[in-house]
Amino acid sequence: MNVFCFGTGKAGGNVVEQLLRYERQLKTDFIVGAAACDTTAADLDALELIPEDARVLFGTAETNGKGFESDAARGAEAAKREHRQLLEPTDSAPISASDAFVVCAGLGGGTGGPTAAVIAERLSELYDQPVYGVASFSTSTTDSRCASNTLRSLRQLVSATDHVFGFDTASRVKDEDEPVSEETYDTLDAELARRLGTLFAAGEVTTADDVGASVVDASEIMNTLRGGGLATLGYSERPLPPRDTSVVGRLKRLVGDDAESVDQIDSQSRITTQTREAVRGQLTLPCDIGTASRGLLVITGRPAWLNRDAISQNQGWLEDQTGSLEVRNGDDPRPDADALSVLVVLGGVAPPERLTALQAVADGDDPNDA
Ligand SMILES: Nc1nc2c(ncn2[C@@H]2O[C@H](COP(=O)(O)OP(=O)(O)OP(=O)(O)O)[C@@H](O)[C@H]2O)c(=O)[nH]1
Ligand SMILES: [Mg+2]
Repeated sequence: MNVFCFGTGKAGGNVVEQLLRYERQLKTDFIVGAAACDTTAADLDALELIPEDARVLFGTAETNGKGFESDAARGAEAAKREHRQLLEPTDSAPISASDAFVVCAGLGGGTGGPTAAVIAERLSELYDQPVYGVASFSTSTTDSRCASNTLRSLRQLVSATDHVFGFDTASRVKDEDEPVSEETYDTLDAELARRLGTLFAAGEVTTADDVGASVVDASEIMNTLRGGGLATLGYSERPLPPRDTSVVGRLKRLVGDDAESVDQIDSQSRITTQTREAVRGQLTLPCDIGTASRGLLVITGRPAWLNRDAISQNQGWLEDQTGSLEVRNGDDPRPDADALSVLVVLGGVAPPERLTALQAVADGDDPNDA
């Protein structure tokens, strides 16, 4: 699935940078264009992969390039006033080649959350492609302004997009009460980018050989995400045994005999173990998966390991676990892969309790006082 990505605010820019990094690492091409919008000049300058002419500094009349320092009301006002400028990076981009827009932000601050909602709204008005949000936030915040910004921005982003991928960073750090370092944010955003990138790259049919009934395509991703709401991503990646590197093995591949012989029991059990691992304890947004309305199971790895029976069985298992009859599955064969990955997308999940509990923090009730 080809995507055009926006990153708003500091966190949003970082998520898009990590997506670009993952795309490079995978040596694939699913990002049609990438842009960043921020009110802090220094954070835009610190970006490395988003092209300079696709970085938009706005709100300069109010902040002089220093950012809104968590004042989301003023951030929203500036984004609405300067919405045309925010979309300028799309002017010269091949938008018709993209299947969807992806707007990424960290919620809780003054710029990213409100700006992501404004951009998403404008994109939906102007283009036919679906608009997906990526929202990183922390449910461990005890700061009432951060909590109320998070909840408000999430509501706005859900209503302005076709779906929002939620990422609760509190579920991914060792000590929730410790401030998160830049390095940790890089690690977390890279983890999120790997999941999103696995999904987008899977929906990217590149060669004629890839076209098969079992391969995921962009429309399956869109169908999984139709109807709107909040989505969570589960993921498990484990190394595969190395390919036969003996002289005979290499010679066979050289003459085009690429078939790898794989133990069927081993390949089945890997898919089953990893599907369960992806869903149990590895969700970007820990939640009650029984509330999901739709799902998608994507298995990535060398073709011989993509055991169709196991994929169908695990699709059935996911249907049982979610109570949804709309779980799709597909594979993404990568002949050079050294790992097997299982990605589970669950759409339309109910907001978890940890998220709704932020309302009390927003209202000024510090949970630590309880
Ligand atoms: N995922 C992620 N989250 C971050 C990062 N940096 C900060 N955050 C968190 O994301 C939320 C928004 O922070 P920022 O992105 O810095 O804020 P902003 O949108 O730039 O808004 P202002 O700076 O207040 O104008 C906060 O709750 C931060 O704790 C990052 O690099 N990655
Ligand atoms: Mg900022």
